[in-house]
Amino acid sequence: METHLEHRDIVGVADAVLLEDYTSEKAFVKNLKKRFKENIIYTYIGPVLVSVNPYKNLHIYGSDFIEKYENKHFFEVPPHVFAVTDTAYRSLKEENREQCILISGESGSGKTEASKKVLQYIAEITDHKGSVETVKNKLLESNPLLEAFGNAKTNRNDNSSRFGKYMDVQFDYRGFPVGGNILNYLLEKSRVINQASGERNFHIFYQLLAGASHDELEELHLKPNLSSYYYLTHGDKSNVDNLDDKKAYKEVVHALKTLELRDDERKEIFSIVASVLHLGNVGFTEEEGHAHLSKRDLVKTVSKLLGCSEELLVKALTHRTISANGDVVVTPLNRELAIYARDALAKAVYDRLFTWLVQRLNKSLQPHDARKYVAMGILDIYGFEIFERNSFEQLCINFCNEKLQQLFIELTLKSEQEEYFKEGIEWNKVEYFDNQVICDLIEEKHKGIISIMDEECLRPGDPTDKTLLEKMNNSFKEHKHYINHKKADAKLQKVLGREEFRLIHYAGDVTYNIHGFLEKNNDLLFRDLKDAMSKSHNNIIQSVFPAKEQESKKRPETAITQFRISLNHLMEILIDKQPSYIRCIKPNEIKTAGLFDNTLVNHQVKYLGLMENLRVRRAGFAYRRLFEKFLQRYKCLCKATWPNWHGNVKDGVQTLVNALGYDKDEYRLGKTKIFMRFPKTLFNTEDAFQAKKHELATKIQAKYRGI
Ligand code: AD9
Ligand code: MG
Repeated sequence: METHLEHRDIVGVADAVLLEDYTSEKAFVKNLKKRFKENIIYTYIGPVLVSVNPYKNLHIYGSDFIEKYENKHFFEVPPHVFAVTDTAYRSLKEENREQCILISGESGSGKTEASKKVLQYIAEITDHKGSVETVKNKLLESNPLLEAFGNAKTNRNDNSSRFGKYMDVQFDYRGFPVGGNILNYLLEKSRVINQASGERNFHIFYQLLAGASHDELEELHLKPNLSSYYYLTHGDKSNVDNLDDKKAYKEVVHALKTLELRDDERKEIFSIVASVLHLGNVGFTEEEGHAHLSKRDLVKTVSKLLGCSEELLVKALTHRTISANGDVVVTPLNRELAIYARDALAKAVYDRLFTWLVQRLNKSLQPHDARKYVAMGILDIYGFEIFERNSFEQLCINFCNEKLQQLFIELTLKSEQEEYFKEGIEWNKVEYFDNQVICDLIEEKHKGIISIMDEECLRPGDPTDKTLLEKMNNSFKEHKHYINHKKADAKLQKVLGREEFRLIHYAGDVTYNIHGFLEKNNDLLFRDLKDAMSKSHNNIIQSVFPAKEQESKKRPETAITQFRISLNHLMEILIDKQPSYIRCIKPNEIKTAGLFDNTLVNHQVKYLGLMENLRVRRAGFAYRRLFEKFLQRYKCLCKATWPNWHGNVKDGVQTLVNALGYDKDEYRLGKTKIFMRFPKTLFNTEDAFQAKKHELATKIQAKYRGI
């Protein structure tokens, strides 16, 4: 614990609960900044780790640091992702309790890097032999593999994860990793067909073109120049300075081997990746309202790569079959719809390939025997997003964060309550903002935004984004957390357009633009295309477009409903686990070391709900420590306990605090720990201790010098 108290003037306090003014966001951010300037990127709020991205390599993850943190008590060492991991790991091993490490923060704040450090630490402190080593290699190498397919350069992060990821590492009774399982959430598949200026498509496209041999490329009918491919020419055409696509390709191929994918599987994967690039180049002309393929031989290439019938594909790209009341009608598509169909196919193929890959990795990561194992989950998921323009994707992401916040509150309060109960200390109910009301607004059955959206998607007639918004506006007329143009006050009306709605999230207000909501939620892939895919010879394509789906009359779930179901499933997984939290913060927008932008950090502190977090933690006692530890450190401050206390340790602490003159209301003695309400008392004690230490040292020196 000592490291948390020393040098607090230079490097701030290691635990924000020790801040004098714990309600002040300014003081909180100032403390982070102070530490950041000293290259100390980690700070606690009680057990929660706050991490500020340093944007430079700090030498704090080497084997010396692994050693420093291994088997240490949380409070004996400075805050670190290793300390959090070690604590979780020990609880898993010693108490057999399932763990989860929840990492959140905005894009570029360091979530993925943190998740890798967690895995690195686990890998280094566990057995290095035989099957355990194989499993660990697989776990570690699943990262570059999924990043190749699921990450991309964005304007915020050169290696931005475009999917949410939850990974369970499974441990046997010895505490050795024996397997793993990955769940993926909501890949941003629109990126396949379009990228914003300055951004790229998913890494794998560039890696394949840069890294594959001449022969490999020939087999895939690819040329190594990016500008040949329409899907790669929207955003950033160049390679990214600090990304070596060629090298990354080698790593991907290596990782595929490590994860025991066969050569034929690898070939099928890259065929699909190549097919997407070719598909983007398929163009259409229009005659009398009917689309015609302008480059027929390209479709031949695509069908070859996807292993599907050329004839079926041609037809499906230019026609649509609709069955209504038992009649089957085939209608030609116009050019606009044909392009829509082509893009939908490219997105679906890529998205399903990604999910297939995750499932394939899971097969390879499955533990060999079915014995009972204990899991540690790592959640690396998109943080709260507030952009200039927010759309369907932001609603999904922010909904996810509402759910996680709910879980956080529930679990934090629960564990605080548990500790107080265990220690026999009276628990006063903590007042906090319960975001249930917003979760309900979004997901309540028959009433919430999701229900209304789905209803509107399925409504016969001509539903549009506009009619959807009207319905929502009507339904939430009275809702405190839903604002629209009409409801807004005069000032807000100036900025809140008629095609927008605003939600008052726990982390802040977000204005969503309704444009594209219905289409994105419908996520329509014409059934002719599905049909063509389900008859493919490419095993992957065939398995991800099952004929079953074709036959089933039932409409597939909408995008947001699928997401809601998978989120609720995730919540069920998490609720039974002991959580650890890592909250990541991005210090500046320009990916630069040493720069701390106060305003930017302030925003994130808000969106991450850190002040609320701190308040909950401080609602009871700011500081708590085992009797032994407390007595050991401060016993020199009281004659009766110095140099040694011979009685019961709790009595020793009582004697000590009496001598120190603590106010009755200021502290509580539990069964094993002392709880202190205000940091000031602790700091006074610590200062007295430092003075005493100095005095004693001077005395000893004097004695030696014979003065
Ligand atoms: V996103 O939501 O997936 O777009 P993340 O995952 O939060 O985002 P990421 O971990 O990818 O961000 O970090 C972004 C970049 O910051 C990394 O590529 C590193 O260059 C840099 N970074 C992050 N954490 C650290 C760190 N602990 N030490 C050094 C770091 N650099
Ligand atoms: Mg990431």
